[in-house]
Amino acid sequence: MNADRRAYSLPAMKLDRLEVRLLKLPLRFPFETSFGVSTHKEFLLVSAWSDGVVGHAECVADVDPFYLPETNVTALHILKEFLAPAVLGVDFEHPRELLALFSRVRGHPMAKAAIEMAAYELLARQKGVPLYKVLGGRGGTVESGVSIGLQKDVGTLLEKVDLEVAAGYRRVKIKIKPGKDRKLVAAIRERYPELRLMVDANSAYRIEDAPLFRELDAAKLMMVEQPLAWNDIVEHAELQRQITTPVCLDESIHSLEDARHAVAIGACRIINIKVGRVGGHTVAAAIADHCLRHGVPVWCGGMLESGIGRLHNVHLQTLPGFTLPGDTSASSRYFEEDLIDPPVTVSPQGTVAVPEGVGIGHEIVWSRVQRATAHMEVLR
Ligand code: OSB
Ligand code: MG
Repeated sequence: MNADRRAYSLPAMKLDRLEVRLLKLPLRFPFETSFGVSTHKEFLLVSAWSDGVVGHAECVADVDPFYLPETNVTALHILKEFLAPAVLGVDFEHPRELLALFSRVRGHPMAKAAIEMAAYELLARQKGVPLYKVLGGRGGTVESGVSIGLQKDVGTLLEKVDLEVAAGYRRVKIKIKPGKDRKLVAAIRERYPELRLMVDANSAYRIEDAPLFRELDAAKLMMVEQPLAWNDIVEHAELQRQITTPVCLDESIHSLEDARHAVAIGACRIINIKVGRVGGHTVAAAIADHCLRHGVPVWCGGMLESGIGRLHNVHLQTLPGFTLPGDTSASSRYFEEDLIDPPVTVSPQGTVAVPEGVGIGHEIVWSRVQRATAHMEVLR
């Protein structure tokens, strides 16, 4: 190690304790997609300790494997049996090294990301700076859009759109599925010809449905998100060749390699980066960087996170390349009472202020965490 490196590097990190809590928070409204309905947000909260300092992150796995394969139970298993033993007591200088420590474990990016993200927040707290500084981002504000789930009828959907447009959000995304697609888009377009509008299919269609998407080209959508299978890239490229609306990939991107392959074969013109889906902040930043160099805009997706995960997303979204509004909307769209104080709020201009406090930058209200905790494990 040369003198410069010593002068600028921090004391090595060594995780000496991991706490994993299973939390269950009621959602204010059921959230319906092509793959199911959620009434509660159930997730693992991971706290990583090093020498008395702690960082927190949430795992974006769900109760069921309907979005992607991981669940809370598989994530807890992988964390306990494989990831914690690979990292506890091991010296490392920076959270970017964690993915290599986990490399023997194939897959399970959501479980890996939870520890890696907690380690980034820990690093920010060790340094006494906001999370965005250790991620390489900037302060200021980020632009937020909204994701509106499937509704019982078109009238109810239009009411929701009215509310979100009035609140100032920078773009509206609606969920679609076969039989609930063109009519929804047509109704919104009729009322809002200029709205920045997009649709998310969560893998509900097949390449044979290409004519539907050619029809939707006329609606001038910002993008169509994840129309085809969760593990497909090749048929998305085929679809993208047939339509003018940009395809955006969500479920299909689990790593930097996936993003490189998708960009290389033209499977999408936009990528939704979810830090948990790709294995952590290091990979998320690498994908954003790759896309920036290849002229592919990216945006930060969401997974109905509590304020803890939501703020990780806000900080991540300040990196170069995140040029489109994210799914980083206000806590109050999902939760009566968030786990953080203050909650995430959105300005009338549809922006979220990037916190300047240490780490995620808002206080975690531990009494609320405790009330929501169904199970807790300490790994050391
Ligand atoms: O596909 O982006 C998705 C929520 C859960 C699972 C998948 C998705 C979503 C959302 C909501 O669209 C985004 C949010 O507001 O958190
Ligand atoms: Mg999506």
